[in-house]
Amino acid sequence: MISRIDMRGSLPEDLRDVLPRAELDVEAALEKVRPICDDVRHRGAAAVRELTARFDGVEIASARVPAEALDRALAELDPRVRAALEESIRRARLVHRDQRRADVTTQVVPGGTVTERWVPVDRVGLYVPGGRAVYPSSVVMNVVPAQEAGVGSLAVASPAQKAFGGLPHPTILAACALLGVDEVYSVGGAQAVAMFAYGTEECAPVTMVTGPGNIYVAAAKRLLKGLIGIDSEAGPTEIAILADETADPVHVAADLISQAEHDTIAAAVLVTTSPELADAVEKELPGQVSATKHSERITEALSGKQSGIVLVSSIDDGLKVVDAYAAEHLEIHTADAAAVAARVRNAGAIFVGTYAPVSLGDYLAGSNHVLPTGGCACHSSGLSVQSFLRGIHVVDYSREALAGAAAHVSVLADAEDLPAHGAAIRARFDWRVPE
Ligand code: HSO
Ligand code: ZN
Repeated sequence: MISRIDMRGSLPEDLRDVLPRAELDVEAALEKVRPICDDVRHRGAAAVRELTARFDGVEIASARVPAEALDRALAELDPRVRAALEESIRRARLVHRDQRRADVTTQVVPGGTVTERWVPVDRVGLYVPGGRAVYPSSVVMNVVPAQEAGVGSLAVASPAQKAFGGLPHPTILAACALLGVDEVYSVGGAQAVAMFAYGTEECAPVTMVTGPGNIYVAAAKRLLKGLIGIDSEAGPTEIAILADETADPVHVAADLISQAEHDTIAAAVLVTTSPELADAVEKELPGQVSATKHSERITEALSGKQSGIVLVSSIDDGLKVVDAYAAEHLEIHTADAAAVAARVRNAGAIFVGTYAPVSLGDYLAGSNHVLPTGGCACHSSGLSVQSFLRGIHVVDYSREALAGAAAHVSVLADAEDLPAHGAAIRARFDWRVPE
């Protein structure tokens, strides 16, 4: 069911391709989404409605979800789901509130200061997928950091569902209502990203679009990046587990399966120093897989080339492998797991020990579940309050402080053959560089 790679000899020089990732050809999808985005740009709301009819098979009179539909969805939400979502929101708020940054002023010289002022983006469009993946938890994970960052205007778009009379899935609507988001559109795919980026008669343009989506949503975000800010492009879910002989194979198998459940191309990787654990996990997997609902999807994910069990000869080597892989989620199941976790350099999020499985982080740890995939964890972070802030440098120098910098500026400007730069300073001192 899952392949095995034995790296107990010496580790290869380049570890990055040890576990090949599933390929998503976003570039190829770009050509498909370009005309869609152009259409929305030029014809606005009418194009959005026609594209919704074409791709989602639903005629909608307006993309804007009426307030009554949001209220109704919340009133009809299963009270247990409501209580769980409320607790998820509460914990996420605790963590994200603490991420807020204070403005910092540095006195560079007497009379010369630079302040880094953190300013939220004005308006965010959040994309929420429909179809197979109906994730109200992702609404929480996108909305909470934006709100805690102080974003003033927030809109959500999610595909129109035939089964729900052209509205997005009711659980998505209820999550929006719980979070206090009242601007919601029943639009999906590339046309939703284009609606946000260009604006239509119904929807004012946004400055940033976040949220996961299929390959067309990713392509539209890539195409319109620059006009709008985007979060990272979400790829298939990944879990890596670094484990030694102290790990419980039942837990390890359950956690690998839990993320394989997302997608046939999800990646589930176990890196272990213990051949006994590897055997035990391999033995454990089939029983757990066949007992669960989405066993077909999971079997395909676990047997794909992107999943596997890697044997290493030491935790040090294991750390090299998981660092090279830079997983979206990394669990540590070793003796002194916290100490091992502290040595990890590349991961979207780290889950320490037996009682911090990824499923906890997906819903209720308080951490964010929008995390870098595809190895991007070596240069990017998950979604946070910071994702929605811009740090603006505010430069404030007195006459004396500028005088103290004038000579150096002039010299550097001349060295770059940009004498007007130096002149702009000298103009303030009767064209003479102050002594
Ligand atoms: N593990 C997913 C997030 C998610 N899980 C949503 C359940 N619902 C990607 O990090
Ligand atoms: Zn998940």
